[in-house]
Amino acid sequence: MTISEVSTEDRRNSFYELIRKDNLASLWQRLHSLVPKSPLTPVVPVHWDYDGVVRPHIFTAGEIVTAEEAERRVLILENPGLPGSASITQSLYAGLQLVLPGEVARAHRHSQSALRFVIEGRGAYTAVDGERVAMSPGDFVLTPSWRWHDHGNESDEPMVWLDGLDIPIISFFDAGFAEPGKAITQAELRPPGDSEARYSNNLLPVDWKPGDRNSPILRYPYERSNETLSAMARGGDPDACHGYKVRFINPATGSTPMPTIAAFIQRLPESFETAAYRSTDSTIFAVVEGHGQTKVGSHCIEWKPRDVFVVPSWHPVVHRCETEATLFSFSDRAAQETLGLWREARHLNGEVA
Ligand code: GTQ
Repeated sequence: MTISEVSTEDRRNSFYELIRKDNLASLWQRLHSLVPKSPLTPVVPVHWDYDGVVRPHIFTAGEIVTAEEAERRVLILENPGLPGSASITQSLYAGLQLVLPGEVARAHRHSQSALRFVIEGRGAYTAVDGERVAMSPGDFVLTPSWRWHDHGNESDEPMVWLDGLDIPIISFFDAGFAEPGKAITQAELRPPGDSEARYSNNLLPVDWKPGDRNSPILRYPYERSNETLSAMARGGDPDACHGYKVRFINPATGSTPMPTIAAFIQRLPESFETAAYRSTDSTIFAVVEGHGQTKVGSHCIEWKPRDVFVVPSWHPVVHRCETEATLFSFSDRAAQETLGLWREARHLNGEVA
Protein backbone atom coordinates (compact mmCIF):
# COMPACT_ATOMS: atom_id res chain seq x y z
CA MET A 1 0.00 0.00 0.00
CA THR A 2 1.34 3.43 -0.90
CA ILE A 3 1.22 6.37 1.48
CA SER A 4 -1.42 8.08 -0.65
CA GLU A 5 -3.66 4.94 -0.60
CA VAL A 6 -3.39 4.74 3.18
CA SER A 7 -4.27 8.36 3.53
CA THR A 8 -7.23 8.01 1.12
CA GLU A 9 -8.60 5.10 3.14
CA ASP A 10 -8.00 6.93 6.43
CA ARG A 11 -9.71 10.05 5.11
CA ARG A 12 -12.69 8.02 3.97
CA ASN A 13 -13.02 6.11 7.23
CA SER A 14 -12.80 9.22 9.33
CA PHE A 15 -15.37 10.83 7.00
CA TYR A 16 -17.76 7.89 7.50
CA GLU A 17 -17.34 8.16 11.27
CA LEU A 18 -17.86 11.90 11.20
CA ILE A 19 -21.05 11.83 9.14
CA ARG A 20 -22.51 9.00 11.20
CA LYS A 21 -22.76 11.46 14.11
CA ASP A 22 -24.94 13.63 11.87
CA ASN A 23 -27.21 10.71 10.92
CA LEU A 24 -25.74 10.35 7.46
CA ALA A 25 -24.24 7.37 5.65
CA SER A 26 -22.61 6.82 2.26
CA LEU A 27 -24.71 5.05 -0.34
CA TRP A 28 -21.66 3.86 -2.28
CA GLN A 29 -20.66 1.47 0.48
CA ARG A 30 -24.06 -0.18 0.39
CA LEU A 31 -25.52 0.30 -3.08
CA HIS A 32 -25.31 -3.32 -4.17
CA SER A 33 -26.94 -4.76 -1.07
CA LEU A 34 -29.66 -2.09 -1.12
CA VAL A 35 -30.42 -2.61 -4.80
CA PRO A 36 -29.43 -6.22 -5.48
CA LYS A 37 -29.45 -7.77 -8.97
CA SER A 38 -31.82 -10.43 -7.66
CA PRO A 39 -33.36 -11.11 -4.22
CA LEU A 40 -30.74 -11.56 -1.46
CA THR A 41 -32.95 -13.00 1.23
CA PRO A 42 -31.73 -13.80 4.75
CA VAL A 43 -34.58 -16.34 4.94
CA VAL A 44 -33.31 -19.93 4.91
CA PRO A 45 -35.07 -23.14 3.90
CA VAL A 46 -36.32 -24.85 7.06
CA HIS A 47 -38.41 -27.87 7.92
CA TRP A 48 -40.48 -28.62 11.03
CA ASP A 49 -41.05 -32.34 11.64
CA TYR A 50 -44.52 -32.33 13.19
CA ASP A 51 -44.89 -35.78 14.71
CA GLY A 52 -41.25 -36.27 15.71
CA VAL A 53 -40.35 -32.83 17.05
CA VAL A 54 -43.01 -30.13 17.12
CA ARG A 55 -46.06 -32.06 18.33
CA PRO A 56 -44.45 -33.20 21.62
CA HIS A 57 -43.41 -29.58 22.33
CA ILE A 58 -46.91 -28.26 21.60
CA PHE A 59 -48.44 -30.77 23.98
CA THR A 60 -45.87 -29.89 26.65
CA ALA A 61 -46.93 -26.27 26.16
CA GLY A 62 -50.47 -27.55 26.78
CA GLU A 63 -49.33 -28.84 30.18
CA ILE A 64 -47.38 -25.81 31.34
CA VAL A 65 -49.69 -22.98 30.29
CA THR A 66 -53.47 -22.75 29.84
CA ALA A 67 -55.05 -21.19 26.75
CA GLU A 68 -56.50 -18.54 29.06
CA GLU A 69 -53.11 -17.62 30.55
CA ALA A 70 -51.44 -17.60 27.17
CA GLU A 71 -54.34 -15.80 25.42
CA ARG A 72 -53.13 -17.66 22.32
CA ARG A 73 -51.20 -20.86 23.07
CA VAL A 74 -48.96 -20.89 20.05
CA LEU A 75 -45.46 -22.07 19.25
CA ILE A 76 -44.03 -19.61 16.75
CA LEU A 77 -42.25 -21.08 13.73
CA GLU A 78 -39.27 -18.75 13.56
CA ASN A 79 -36.94 -18.78 10.60
CA PRO A 80 -33.35 -19.31 11.86
CA GLY A 81 -32.24 -16.77 9.23
CA LEU A 82 -34.33 -14.15 11.09
CA PRO A 83 -33.46 -14.79 14.76
CA GLY A 84 -35.63 -13.03 17.33
CA SER A 85 -38.00 -11.74 14.65
CA ALA A 86 -40.95 -14.09 15.29
CA SER A 87 -41.13 -14.30 11.49
CA ILE A 88 -41.10 -17.34 9.22
CA THR A 89 -40.29 -15.18 6.19
CA GLN A 90 -39.52 -11.45 5.95
CA SER A 91 -43.20 -10.65 5.48
CA LEU A 92 -45.10 -13.42 7.26
CA TYR A 93 -45.55 -14.98 10.66
CA ALA A 94 -46.55 -18.60 11.29
CA GLY A 95 -47.30 -20.54 14.44
CA LEU A 96 -48.95 -23.72 15.62
CA GLN A 97 -51.87 -23.11 17.96
CA LEU A 98 -53.20 -25.70 20.39
CA VAL A 99 -56.72 -25.54 21.85
CA LEU A 100 -57.49 -28.38 24.24
CA PRO A 101 -61.00 -29.73 24.87
CA GLY A 102 -63.03 -27.28 26.93
CA GLU A 103 -60.67 -24.36 26.32
CA VAL A 104 -61.37 -20.97 24.79
CA ALA A 105 -59.00 -18.36 23.37
CA ARG A 106 -60.55 -15.01 24.14
CA ALA A 107 -62.05 -12.62 21.60
CA HIS A 108 -59.97 -9.84 20.12
CA ARG A 109 -59.42 -8.05 16.84
CA HIS A 110 -56.38 -6.57 15.15
CA SER A 111 -55.17 -5.01 11.91
CA GLN A 112 -53.22 -8.15 11.06
CA SER A 113 -54.94 -10.62 8.72
CA ALA A 114 -54.86 -14.27 9.74
CA LEU A 115 -55.41 -17.64 8.17
CA ARG A 116 -55.75 -21.00 9.86
CA PHE A 117 -54.91 -24.31 8.27
CA VAL A 118 -56.10 -27.25 10.35
CA ILE A 119 -53.43 -29.82 11.21
CA GLU A 120 -55.21 -32.13 13.65
CA GLY A 121 -58.45 -32.44 15.59
CA ARG A 122 -62.00 -31.92 14.52
CA GLY A 123 -64.91 -29.86 15.81
CA ALA A 124 -63.26 -26.88 17.48
CA TYR A 125 -64.32 -23.50 16.12
CA THR A 126 -63.05 -20.08 15.26
CA ALA A 127 -65.79 -17.47 15.61
CA VAL A 128 -65.47 -14.52 13.22
CA ASP A 129 -67.71 -11.48 13.79
CA GLY A 130 -70.22 -13.63 15.64
CA GLU A 131 -70.23 -16.66 13.31
CA ARG A 132 -68.75 -19.93 14.51
CA VAL A 133 -66.74 -21.78 11.90
CA ALA A 134 -66.24 -25.48 12.62
CA MET A 135 -62.78 -26.74 11.69
CA SER A 136 -61.56 -30.09 10.35
CA PRO A 137 -58.16 -31.23 9.09
CA GLY A 138 -57.19 -29.62 5.77
CA ASP A 139 -59.72 -26.79 6.14
CA PHE A 140 -58.54 -23.30 5.30
CA VAL A 141 -60.13 -20.63 7.51
CA LEU A 142 -59.90 -16.81 7.32
CA THR A 143 -59.89 -14.13 9.98
CA PRO A 144 -59.50 -10.97 7.90
CA SER A 145 -58.14 -7.70 9.27
CA TRP A 146 -60.07 -6.07 12.14
CA ARG A 147 -62.67 -8.85 12.48
CA TRP A 148 -63.51 -10.00 15.99
CA HIS A 149 -62.34 -13.56 16.53
CA ASP A 150 -62.15 -16.10 19.32
CA HIS A 151 -61.46 -19.81 19.33
CA GLY A 152 -63.03 -22.60 21.34
CA ASN A 153 -62.91 -26.34 21.53
CA GLU A 154 -66.14 -28.05 22.57
CA SER A 155 -65.00 -31.38 21.06
CA ASP A 156 -63.26 -34.11 23.01
CA GLU A 157 -60.01 -33.97 20.96
CA PRO A 158 -57.13 -31.51 21.07
CA MET A 159 -57.05 -29.19 18.04
CA VAL A 160 -53.90 -27.90 16.40
CA TRP A 161 -53.85 -25.53 13.47
CA LEU A 162 -51.25 -23.54 11.61
CA ASP A 163 -51.72 -19.79 12.02
CA GLY A 164 -50.45 -17.60 9.18
CA LEU A 165 -50.48 -13.83 9.74
CA ASP A 166 -49.08 -10.78 7.99
CA ILE A 167 -47.63 -9.48 11.29
CA PRO A 168 -44.24 -8.43 9.80
CA ILE A 169 -45.97 -6.48 6.98
CA ILE A 170 -48.15 -4.56 9.44
CA SER A 171 -45.17 -3.88 11.68
CA PHE A 172 -43.10 -2.73 8.66
CA PHE A 173 -45.82 -0.16 7.93
CA ASP A 174 -46.26 0.66 11.65
CA ALA A 175 -49.98 0.36 10.98
CA GLY A 176 -51.07 -2.10 13.65
CA PHE A 177 -53.94 -1.72 16.11
CA ALA A 178 -55.45 -4.32 18.41
CA GLU A 179 -58.39 -4.39 20.79
CA PRO A 180 -59.58 -7.00 23.31
CA GLY A 181 -63.23 -8.11 23.13
CA LYS A 182 -65.61 -7.09 25.91
CA ALA A 183 -66.65 -10.70 26.43
CA ILE A 184 -64.28 -13.68 26.37
CA THR A 185 -66.45 -15.46 23.83
CA GLN A 186 -68.44 -13.59 21.18
CA ALA A 187 -72.21 -13.86 21.15
CA GLU A 188 -73.41 -15.90 18.17
CA LEU A 189 -74.93 -13.48 15.68
CA ARG A 190 -75.37 -15.89 12.79
CA PRO A 191 -75.77 -19.68 12.67
CA PRO A 192 -72.72 -21.81 11.85
CA GLY A 193 -72.27 -22.28 8.08
CA ASP A 194 -74.14 -19.05 7.22
CA SER A 195 -71.36 -17.39 5.22
CA GLU A 196 -70.52 -20.63 3.43
CA ALA A 197 -74.14 -21.04 2.31
CA ARG A 198 -74.46 -17.42 1.23
CA TYR A 199 -71.19 -16.96 -0.58
CA SER A 200 -69.65 -20.26 -1.60
CA ASN A 201 -72.40 -21.84 -3.75
CA ASN A 202 -71.73 -19.70 -6.85
CA LEU A 203 -74.50 -17.44 -5.64
CA LEU A 204 -74.48 -14.09 -3.87
CA PRO A 205 -77.33 -12.29 -2.08
CA VAL A 206 -78.76 -10.11 -4.86
CA ASP A 207 -77.79 -6.67 -3.58
CA TRP A 208 -74.63 -7.72 -1.73
CA LYS A 209 -71.58 -5.57 -2.37
CA PRO A 210 -68.16 -6.33 -0.94
CA GLY A 211 -67.25 -3.87 1.82
CA ASP A 212 -63.53 -4.54 1.47
CA ARG A 213 -61.05 -6.77 -0.35
CA ASN A 214 -61.54 -9.77 1.93
CA SER A 215 -63.40 -12.88 0.91
CA PRO A 216 -66.86 -13.18 2.52
CA ILE A 217 -66.21 -16.94 2.81
CA LEU A 218 -64.74 -17.82 6.19
CA ARG A 219 -64.00 -21.51 5.59
CA TYR A 220 -62.80 -23.39 2.54
CA PRO A 221 -63.41 -27.01 3.59
CA TYR A 222 -60.87 -29.64 2.61
CA GLU A 223 -63.70 -31.77 1.22
CA ARG A 224 -64.23 -29.18 -1.51
CA SER A 225 -60.54 -28.54 -2.28
CA ASN A 226 -59.97 -32.28 -2.39
CA GLU A 227 -62.87 -32.73 -4.81
CA THR A 228 -61.34 -30.17 -7.19
CA LEU A 229 -57.84 -31.63 -6.97
CA SER A 230 -59.13 -35.18 -7.46
CA ALA A 231 -61.12 -34.15 -10.55
CA MET A 232 -58.09 -32.35 -11.99
CA ALA A 233 -55.88 -35.37 -11.31
CA ARG A 234 -58.39 -37.71 -12.97
CA GLY A 235 -58.29 -35.43 -16.00
CA GLY A 236 -54.51 -35.84 -16.19
CA ASP A 237 -51.95 -33.44 -17.72
CA PRO A 238 -50.26 -32.10 -14.58
CA ASP A 239 -48.36 -28.83 -14.78
CA ALA A 240 -44.62 -29.56 -14.98
CA CYS A 241 -43.77 -27.18 -12.11
CA HIS A 242 -46.82 -27.56 -9.88
CA GLY A 243 -48.64 -30.84 -10.56
CA TYR A 244 -52.31 -29.92 -10.04
CA LYS A 245 -52.40 -26.59 -8.22
CA VAL A 246 -55.27 -24.25 -7.37
CA ARG A 247 -55.48 -20.94 -5.58
CA PHE A 248 -58.08 -20.03 -2.97
CA ILE A 249 -60.14 -17.05 -4.16
CA ASN A 250 -62.41 -14.30 -2.99
CA PRO A 251 -65.53 -15.12 -5.09
CA ALA A 252 -66.45 -11.44 -5.29
CA THR A 253 -63.25 -10.53 -7.14
CA GLY A 254 -61.59 -13.74 -8.33
CA SER A 255 -58.52 -12.42 -6.52
CA THR A 256 -56.82 -13.59 -3.32
CA PRO A 257 -58.97 -14.20 -0.20
CA MET A 258 -57.19 -11.42 1.71
CA PRO A 259 -55.22 -8.41 0.38
CA THR A 260 -51.81 -9.46 1.69
CA ILE A 261 -51.81 -13.27 1.73
CA ALA A 262 -52.33 -15.75 -1.11
CA ALA A 263 -53.04 -19.43 -0.42
CA PHE A 264 -52.84 -22.50 -2.58
CA ILE A 265 -53.32 -26.23 -2.51
CA GLN A 266 -51.73 -28.69 -4.92
CA ARG A 267 -51.67 -32.37 -5.65
CA LEU A 268 -48.59 -34.14 -6.90
CA PRO A 269 -49.27 -37.45 -8.65
CA GLU A 270 -47.56 -40.65 -7.50
CA SER A 271 -43.85 -40.86 -8.45
CA PHE A 272 -43.81 -37.27 -9.74
CA GLU A 273 -40.90 -34.86 -9.92
CA THR A 274 -41.59 -31.22 -10.67
CA ALA A 275 -39.52 -29.10 -13.02
CA ALA A 276 -37.46 -26.50 -11.15
CA TYR A 277 -39.41 -23.34 -10.38
CA ARG A 278 -38.81 -20.14 -8.52
CA SER A 279 -40.79 -17.08 -7.54
CA THR A 280 -40.26 -13.95 -5.45
CA ASP A 281 -42.78 -14.93 -2.79
CA SER A 282 -41.11 -16.90 0.01
CA THR A 283 -43.63 -19.67 0.62
CA ILE A 284 -44.73 -21.72 3.63
CA PHE A 285 -45.87 -25.26 2.84
CA ALA A 286 -47.93 -27.57 5.06
CA VAL A 287 -48.09 -31.24 4.06
CA VAL A 288 -51.63 -32.60 3.99
CA GLU A 289 -51.00 -36.08 2.60
CA GLY A 290 -48.14 -38.10 1.17
CA HIS A 291 -44.42 -38.45 1.56
CA GLY A 292 -41.75 -36.79 -0.53
CA GLN A 293 -38.75 -34.53 -0.78
CA THR A 294 -38.35 -30.92 -1.75
CA LYS A 295 -35.02 -29.61 -3.00
CA VAL A 296 -34.61 -25.93 -2.27
CA GLY A 297 -31.42 -24.95 -4.08
CA SER A 298 -28.98 -27.53 -2.75
CA HIS A 299 -30.92 -28.07 0.50
CA CYS A 300 -33.06 -31.22 0.65
CA ILE A 301 -36.18 -31.47 2.85
CA GLU A 302 -37.76 -34.87 3.51
CA TRP A 303 -41.45 -34.42 4.39
CA LYS A 304 -44.48 -36.35 5.57
CA PRO A 305 -48.04 -35.49 6.58
CA ARG A 306 -48.45 -32.49 8.96
CA ASP A 307 -44.89 -31.20 8.46
CA VAL A 308 -44.28 -27.54 7.64
CA PHE A 309 -41.44 -26.17 5.52
CA VAL A 310 -40.34 -22.90 3.95
CA VAL A 311 -39.01 -22.06 0.51
CA PRO A 312 -37.26 -18.65 0.49
CA SER A 313 -37.72 -16.09 -2.28
CA TRP A 314 -36.12 -16.88 -5.63
CA HIS A 315 -34.67 -20.23 -4.52
CA PRO A 316 -35.20 -22.92 -7.16
CA VAL A 317 -37.57 -25.57 -5.86
CA VAL A 318 -38.15 -29.16 -7.02
CA HIS A 319 -40.76 -31.37 -5.35
CA ARG A 320 -40.55 -35.12 -5.66
CA CYS A 321 -42.93 -37.68 -4.17
CA GLU A 322 -43.24 -41.44 -4.07
CA THR A 323 -46.89 -41.53 -3.05
CA GLU A 324 -49.54 -39.12 -4.28
CA ALA A 325 -49.15 -35.98 -2.16
CA THR A 326 -51.12 -32.86 -1.26
CA LEU A 327 -49.46 -29.62 -0.18
CA PHE A 328 -51.15 -26.50 1.17
CA SER A 329 -49.11 -23.31 0.86
CA PHE A 330 -49.34 -19.58 1.53
CA SER A 331 -47.24 -16.53 0.79
CA ASP A 332 -47.26 -12.75 0.39
CA ARG A 333 -47.89 -13.09 -3.37
CA ALA A 334 -51.16 -11.14 -2.93
CA ALA A 335 -49.28 -8.08 -1.67
CA GLN A 336 -46.48 -8.45 -4.21
CA GLU A 337 -48.93 -8.66 -7.12
CA THR A 338 -50.76 -5.56 -5.93
CA LEU A 339 -47.44 -3.72 -5.85
CA GLY A 340 -46.40 -5.07 -9.28
CA LEU A 341 -43.39 -6.87 -7.82
CA TRP A 342 -44.18 -10.57 -8.13
CA ARG A 343 -42.03 -12.58 -10.54
CA GLU A 344 -41.65 -16.25 -11.32
CA ALA A 345 -39.39 -18.35 -13.51
CA ARG A 346 -40.13 -21.81 -14.78
CA HIS A 347 -37.06 -23.87 -15.47
CA LEU A 348 -38.19 -26.41 -18.01
CA ASN A 349 -35.63 -28.89 -19.35
CA GLY A 350 -32.92 -26.83 -17.72
CA GLU A 351 -34.05 -23.71 -19.62
CA VAL A 352 -35.54 -20.70 -17.88
CA ALA A 353 -38.95 -20.03 -19.49
O1 GTQ B 1 -55.44 -16.48 16.86
O2 GTQ B 1 -55.69 -14.34 16.96
O3 GTQ B 1 -50.62 -17.20 16.12
O4 GTQ B 1 -53.66 -12.82 17.26
C1 GTQ B 1 -50.76 -14.88 16.59
C2 GTQ B 1 -51.53 -13.76 16.88
C3 GTQ B 1 -52.73 -16.24 16.51
C4 GTQ B 1 -54.98 -15.34 16.89
C5 GTQ B 1 -51.37 -16.10 16.40
C6 GTQ B 1 -52.90 -13.90 16.97
C7 GTQ B 1 -53.51 -15.15 16.79
